[in-house]
Amino acid sequence: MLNKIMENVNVDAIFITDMYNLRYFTGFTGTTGVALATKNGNFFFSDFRYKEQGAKQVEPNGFQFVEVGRNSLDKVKEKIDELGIKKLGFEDLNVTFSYYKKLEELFAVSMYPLGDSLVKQRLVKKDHEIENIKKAIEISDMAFSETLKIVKVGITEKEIAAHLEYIQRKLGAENRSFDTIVASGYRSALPHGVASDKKVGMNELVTTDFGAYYNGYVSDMTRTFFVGDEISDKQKEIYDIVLEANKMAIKQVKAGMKCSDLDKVARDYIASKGYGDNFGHGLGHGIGLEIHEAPTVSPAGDIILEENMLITIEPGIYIDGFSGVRIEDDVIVKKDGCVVLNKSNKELIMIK
Ligand SMILES: [Mn+2]
Repeated sequence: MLNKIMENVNVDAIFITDMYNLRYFTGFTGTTGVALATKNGNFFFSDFRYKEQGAKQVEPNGFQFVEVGRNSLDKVKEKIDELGIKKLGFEDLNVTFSYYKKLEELFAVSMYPLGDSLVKQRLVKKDHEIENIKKAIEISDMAFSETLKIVKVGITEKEIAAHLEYIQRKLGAENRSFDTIVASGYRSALPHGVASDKKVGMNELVTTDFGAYYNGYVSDMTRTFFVGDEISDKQKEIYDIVLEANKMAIKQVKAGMKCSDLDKVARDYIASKGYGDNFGHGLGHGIGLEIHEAPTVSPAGDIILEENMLITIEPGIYIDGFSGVRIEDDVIVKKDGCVVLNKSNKELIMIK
């Protein structure tokens, strides 16, 4: 894969610094390291802390572990000189300006910005990646159904979040895949309402958006449920519209479809019901090692879906000061459709 990129963009080597790309291409799961892929061998550089783990992880992926001291880039520079590298691809979307200046000065080679060409290799998931994501989703599904049991009027959003996260960890997750969102009542109009001290009140919609890491891969799901016994017509109306938008979009997903066209399916439907201005974010995004990765499923999404890409479908309606609804599933793109990986019920759940 890396050789192909070298050929395509005509560079002698690729310098990898992004932690997710390092994990993907070298297998390294630690926090400190850089890699140099060349036409004459691949090298991974890290310090003594990762000597054993690093070597074990990167060698099966074709990288040689190189232990570095305090100035880790000196060893990279040695390799660059030794192999006569003249043109080096680097991750311009990942490095800071000052780090770039440092590399340019030290390496003294022509630096070529790779843009998103490494990330794009991660679009179509491999079998082991799909397995890990499925497991992460299964964990989140189970955490959701367990957590519903403790929800009642008066519980705080933070308590709900704590349950979701605790159960995910108990079921084998390494961590939550992002800050758990629990937004109740008027707060559910905040698309990213991280759990607060607010107590769930009577007759409120509650949106929970959360996920788990499993073997480095994420899940990402959202459900909105109702607490109380008297749902208003408007609460029910927006729930039904969002649910229908979610189902309509899922029906349309298939290989060959442009992401912006998929977004349009849900967006046009929500607009036709008069809530176009209340759906202010994209329909979805890719998931994998990162919680938000390519492709972007939005009006600007120009990537064409391919089999085994993994995306979220998460339409929403948000009405300031009133309430909001979002329903999110993770789906895997197939040749003639898609498979929804979440098993959680998405018909309106009413908790008394
Ligand atoms: Mn999402």
